[in-house]
Amino acid sequence: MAVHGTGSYDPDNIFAKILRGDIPCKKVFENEWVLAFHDIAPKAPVHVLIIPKKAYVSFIDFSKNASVEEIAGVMQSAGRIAADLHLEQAGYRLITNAGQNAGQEVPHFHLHLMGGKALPAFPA
Ligand code: IU
Repeated sequence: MAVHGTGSYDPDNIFAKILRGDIPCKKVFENEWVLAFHDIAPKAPVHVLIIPKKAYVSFIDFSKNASVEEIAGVMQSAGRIAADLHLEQAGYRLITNAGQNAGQEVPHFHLHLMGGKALPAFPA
């Protein structure tokens, strides 16, 4: 079920539990800004989720409340992860679903990094 992209942060959402180490993940990368791990239901040969270490409900929350330094840190990390996964030459997609109309399901801001094949035209 889609979630609201605004409102208060639920510290018991699944990505918060992954960040705390309460639930395991297939980790790809970690630094001071983000944790990245393989999506449990991949929609492409490479489908990695990149989540900030700090608590934001969605991009709506992140874009308003994160510092410029953190926003840069998260976005530069996303680029670094794509490069590490050898996605630069063929290209990749980086998206975020923010709130109900976009179908956001997990109420912790995340970027979907997808690649490894020619992806269908977006939006589908
Ligand atoms: P969305 O943008 O909130 O719709 O994407 C949530 C993603 O989180 C979706 O692609 C799920 O497959 C993925 N996911 C996961 O990787 N591990 C989980 O335990 C759960 C969801 I719940």
